[in-house]
Amino acid sequence: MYYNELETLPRDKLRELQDTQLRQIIGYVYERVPFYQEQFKKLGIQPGDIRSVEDLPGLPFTRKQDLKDHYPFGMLAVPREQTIRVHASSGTTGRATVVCYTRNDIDIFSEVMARSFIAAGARPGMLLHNAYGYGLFTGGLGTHYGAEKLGMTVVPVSGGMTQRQITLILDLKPEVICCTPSYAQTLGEEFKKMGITPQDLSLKYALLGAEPWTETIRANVDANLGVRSTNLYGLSEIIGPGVSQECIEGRAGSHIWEDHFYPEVVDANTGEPLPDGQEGVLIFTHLTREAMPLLRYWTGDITYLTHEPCACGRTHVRMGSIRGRADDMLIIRGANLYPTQIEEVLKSIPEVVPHYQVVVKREGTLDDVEVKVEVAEDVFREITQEAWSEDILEADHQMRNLRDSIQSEIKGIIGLNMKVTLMVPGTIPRSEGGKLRRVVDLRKL
Ligand code: DLL
Repeated sequence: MYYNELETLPRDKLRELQDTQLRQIIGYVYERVPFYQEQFKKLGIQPGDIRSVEDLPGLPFTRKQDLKDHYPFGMLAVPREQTIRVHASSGTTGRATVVCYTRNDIDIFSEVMARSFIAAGARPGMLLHNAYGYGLFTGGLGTHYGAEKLGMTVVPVSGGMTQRQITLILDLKPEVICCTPSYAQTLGEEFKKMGITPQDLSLKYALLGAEPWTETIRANVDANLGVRSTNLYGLSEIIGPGVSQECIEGRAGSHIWEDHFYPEVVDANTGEPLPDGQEGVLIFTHLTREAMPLLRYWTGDITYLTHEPCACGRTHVRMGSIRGRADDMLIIRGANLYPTQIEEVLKSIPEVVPHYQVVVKREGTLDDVEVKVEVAEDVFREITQEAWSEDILEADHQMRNLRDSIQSEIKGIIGLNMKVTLMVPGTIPRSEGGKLRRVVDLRKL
């Protein structure tokens, strides 16, 4: 089932549509946004020079800094009075990036989210437990409007207050949940602690996003909540959640709603476009937005595109899962490292669970990485029981062995020496509803 027939439009027709929309939006921003008009003039190009999406690489990127320089309303293409909502990106430092929506933009937002719900398995009439944060963050309201448009019953619980969430899930019996993947883990663990099995739960589908996650987390959430979880991706500057969504049939990459958001992947250093399958920075050009259309917006997210046909029949291009943000990439003693690479290694070790934290320090001139990871509960119980039965040396020996084997596994696969610290189950910080930071870079303090 699809929400809109455009989702299965043959690719040549989709391209025609994109080209037409692009020509319109280029003229629109040239007329209305001084920032773009100046850029075009500086480059000596006329709006008419951009005829097709193939001409896009001739234009410069728009970066977050450009939005900051025009804070708060300097990038608007309409008078502020014509916008009906403001959201802001979840920047942890400095001023947030403010984004605005006209009524038509909110309709688009709701439509792409309604498509996303259908793709994830949701249907009109189902009950949605919406644990994305409501407020300036786009997660809560964005998914809310989409679910209402589709005709779902929305429980706007927002993030936090886990015990209340648990009660609501048990009492109201939602089929669908949406929240960050780390919060889905928190909820799953809570149910487990209470002895509630997935069979006791009504949940079937979960739309997880707003932070990077992996197949290990997917397996963990699916097992504990009894759902089939799919990836929901987006960012405030482009619209919020609903830029792309994984289909339940394939669960192998997220379909970008490219009749609204035209994607490219470019080399992080040279900015040159990359072919399908090659990882680089994801770029978006708005094709239909009214309030704040952006051309070639540099998301900073690292992924790849694939035009391979999909089992679900949608023709829209898929993006891989986000490996990390270009700015989250750690440079450790000169080598590039994404936290998800560490997670990949940890997932192959059954004695530990996917709760980890990476702490980076600088000792003198050398970067030091410490990986804190929780030991699986049964393994921990076994070893501590040995310690209690006075075989402390044996317990200690087992812990050291486990630590050393993880250290050498990391060294073998990633090629960097990292200190591994084994943690007692439940001691690594959990998500309380919002985005979880797994990396603590003390070099930046
Ligand atoms: O996080 C919008 C959103 C809300 C997406 C709910 C999905 C679900 P921002 O706060 O502006 O918007 O943060 C955007 O979060 O550039 C990515 O780095 C990251 N991100 C979002 N979705 C995913 C995902 C929302 N599915 C930034 N996987 C983006 C990995 C994601 N990273």
